[in-house]
Amino acid sequence: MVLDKLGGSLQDAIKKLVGAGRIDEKIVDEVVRDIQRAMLQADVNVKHVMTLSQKIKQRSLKEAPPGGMNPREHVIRIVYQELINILGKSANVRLAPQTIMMVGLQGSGKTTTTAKLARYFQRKGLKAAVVCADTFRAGAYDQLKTLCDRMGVFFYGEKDVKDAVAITQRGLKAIEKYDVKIIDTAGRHALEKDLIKEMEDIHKISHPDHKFLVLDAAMGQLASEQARAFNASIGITGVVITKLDGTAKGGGAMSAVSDTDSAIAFIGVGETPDDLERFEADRFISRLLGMGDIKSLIEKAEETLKTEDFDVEAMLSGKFTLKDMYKQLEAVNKMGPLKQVMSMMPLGKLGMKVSDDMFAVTQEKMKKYKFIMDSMTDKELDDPKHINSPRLTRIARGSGTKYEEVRELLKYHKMMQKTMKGMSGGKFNMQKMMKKFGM
Ligand SMILES: Nc1nc2c(ncn2[C@@H]2O[C@H](COP(=O)(O)OP(=O)(O)OP(=O)(O)O)[C@@H](O)[C@H]2O)c(=O)[nH]1
Ligand SMILES: [Mg+2]
Repeated sequence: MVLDKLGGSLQDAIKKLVGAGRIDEKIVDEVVRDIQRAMLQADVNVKHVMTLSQKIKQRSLKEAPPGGMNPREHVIRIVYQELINILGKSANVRLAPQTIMMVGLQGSGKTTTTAKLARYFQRKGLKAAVVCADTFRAGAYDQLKTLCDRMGVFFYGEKDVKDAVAITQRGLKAIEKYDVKIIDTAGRHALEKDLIKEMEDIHKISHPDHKFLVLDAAMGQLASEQARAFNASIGITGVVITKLDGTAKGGGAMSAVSDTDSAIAFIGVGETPDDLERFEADRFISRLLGMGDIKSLIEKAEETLKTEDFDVEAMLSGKFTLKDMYKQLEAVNKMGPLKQVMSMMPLGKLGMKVSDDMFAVTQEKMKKYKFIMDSMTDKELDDPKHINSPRLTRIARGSGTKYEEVRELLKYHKMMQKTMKGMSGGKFNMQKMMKKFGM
């Protein structure tokens, strides 16, 4: 089904990103191509796929990652955000007393979804009841009654009456005391004038809070046209896409809905009353991407490195002490390799070329640097100029490191200091720049 297949392909694309040595144009291109293929196979509209590809490419290569996020996470987040954009917002469904009217083409899944919805609200502690306003199809009454009886949901119907509008009127009165009232209507063809008229009449007398259009996922991109037609007639407040369990092409219907004013409220993923899921674009996409917690992962990354961790003032003044560096190393230890942290800073935008050496500090080395700095006095940390050879020996012994390693740290600090000075001496307002980039 669409969720498994599309999800699998998207996950493979994301894995490529996670596993890539570095995030550059080449890997972004490759991943975008994979995503394109996956979306087209799921029947998503070509126009949407092209927009998605362009957006991902542009944003990945142009936008600087927000503070705390490494380039990899940054690109994953862009993919995630742009996928959500394609599916649009999810429709708002309150857990409160309300009247819901179900409409849709013949066989789209209205009656099944009516029962599923009653079950859904019942589970949330609301009393639900349904009215059968389908007098068109012979089996409609029995079908809904059977489903309701099985779930202990109150059912109102009039078996041999033909006037669906009158039934609805009496039915709503009969279920007045229930919290959630759901009206199942007859399936129609967009062209059947009298059925359209009946739908509009039921709509007029029932004042529904919600009008759910039920769409069969197999409809694919034609869904967009239907949504527009129903919307023009009674105004749709949400869409239910059914039978997503039965097709690998459901992406067509899902993305087509975002072309209209409506949004997806629920998805149907099977024939039993429990096979209904509330649709939330962000959760849906995280699940497709195989990262149930992608959101929290990203949030964590966003929080890990806050502005406090960097002494921006010190950097700006060009006075970049070992203490400042220590603070940074601490932040970096929480985060990941220094290169990633540094690459988040707008060095590139400042027109600075940063040599690769500068980042050639491994996690292990950073730990060592921390030990070394722990063995220094405050004065030494403030102004490492004072560290002469005997002091170096003392620090090495105190931290259980080698003399050369202490020297290396001092050299590294000098290099960083020089870089910082270079930045603050520039024409740019570093602080403004960092703010702009969310640091
Ligand atoms: N696999 C699967 N089948 C579904 C789903 N929703 C509905 N169906 C099946 O689709 C068929 C039609 O469903 P109905 O609920 O009768 O559709 P309807 O829109 O009420 O049909 P009419 O009243 O004739 O217009 C039934 O066999 C349902 O079991 C779903 O999410 N998944
Ligand atoms: Mg029906």
